[in-house]
Amino acid sequence: MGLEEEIEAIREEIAETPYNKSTEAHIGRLKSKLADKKDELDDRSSAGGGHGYAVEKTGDATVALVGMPSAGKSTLLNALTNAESEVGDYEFTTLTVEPGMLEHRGANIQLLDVPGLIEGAAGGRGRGREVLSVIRTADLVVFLLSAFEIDAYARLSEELYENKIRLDESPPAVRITRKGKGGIDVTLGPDVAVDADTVKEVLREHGYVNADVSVSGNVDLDGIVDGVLGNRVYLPSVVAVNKVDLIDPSYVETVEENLREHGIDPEEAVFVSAEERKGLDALRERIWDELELIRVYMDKPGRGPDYEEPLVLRRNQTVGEACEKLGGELAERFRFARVSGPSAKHDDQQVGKDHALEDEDVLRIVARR
Ligand SMILES: Nc1nc2c(ncn2[C@@H]2O[C@H](COP(=O)(O)OP(=O)(O)OP(=O)(O)O)[C@@H](O)[C@H]2O)c(=O)[nH]1
Ligand SMILES: [Mg+2]
Repeated sequence: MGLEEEIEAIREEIAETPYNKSTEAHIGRLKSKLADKKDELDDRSSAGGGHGYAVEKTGDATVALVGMPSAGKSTLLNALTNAESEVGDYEFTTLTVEPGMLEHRGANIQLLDVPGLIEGAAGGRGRGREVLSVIRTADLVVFLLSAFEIDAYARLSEELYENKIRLDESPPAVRITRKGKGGIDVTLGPDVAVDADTVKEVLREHGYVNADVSVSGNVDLDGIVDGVLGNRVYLPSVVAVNKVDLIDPSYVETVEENLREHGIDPEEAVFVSAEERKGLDALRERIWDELELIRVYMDKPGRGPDYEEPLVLRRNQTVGEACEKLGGELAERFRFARVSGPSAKHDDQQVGKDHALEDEDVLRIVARR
């Protein structure tokens, strides 16, 4: 039996087995096996000389723009960035990943127009697989849905899920320590929705013989498998609904209903017209918020704070990380820093490298000469 048939057979068995306490461990073993086989298939096809899209990550953060053909990705990329991507009224106008740079609040945010993500891409059809690997390296996924094709969301998010991308969830708290002997010991937190035996089966199937494993938080069986496999990518996502210039006011309710059907709160979605450049400020704001970027104004001796070109960091990054990003020998020569602004208890508070910064802090670094 070939790998594809094996995968299909496991899928069928999972689908046919009713899920209850007595079958849970068995299903856990099957899911673990399925995940391993799928990884094997992925490795095999990427070893086949797929060139991938070598898009170099630049800027302060990277956003993957995902949508069906003709959703308006290129139009949006051109509207938000310096890119000049071809726009066409036929599908698959764009065939490669097109980068553009979005400048917002002094941050350079790389936007990648990811084309051709269609049903079956994760199964290796077309160039979908290479495209999916680009998304895995991003910091945020923006779904661009045509207002007339909200259903695309289900297919797109399914593709991402199949390619080990988890959206809007935090990594499951599964901690595994290998040991020399003694079998598998499981410690479960109170909110874990599976039995210890099931966790053991998942680990055994994945090749563990002796290990201590602890699971905490609100984790289900899929979460356990994800945690044990450990190669899933966890990303936030935003839904943008495009072509709103074409919708009749009476159709708005239908769009909202369609969104709700796919588990998207219409209040959380951003409505835009890429063509007429409407709603773009709101979209920039959402991208900024979801990326959790912060601006730090560097106060250089004799020059005062630089409000024009802030140092852009992620929320909760520290003074030490600011030094790293500034580069040079600043990290080694660091003595202390002074911070004013939201993270400071008072103006010019003296802090060390561990101090966590916040948006619009003013930072002065005092270094050895
Ligand atoms: N009315 C209207 N048309 C739009 C809007 N955005 C894009 N379009 C049109 O939709 C068509 C497809 O736009 P593209 O930007 O090429 O779409 P794409 O998602 O890049 O498509 P592919 O490259 O084929 O994947 C073009 O004819 C655009 O002019 C919009 O907001 N309103
Ligand atoms: Mg395009």
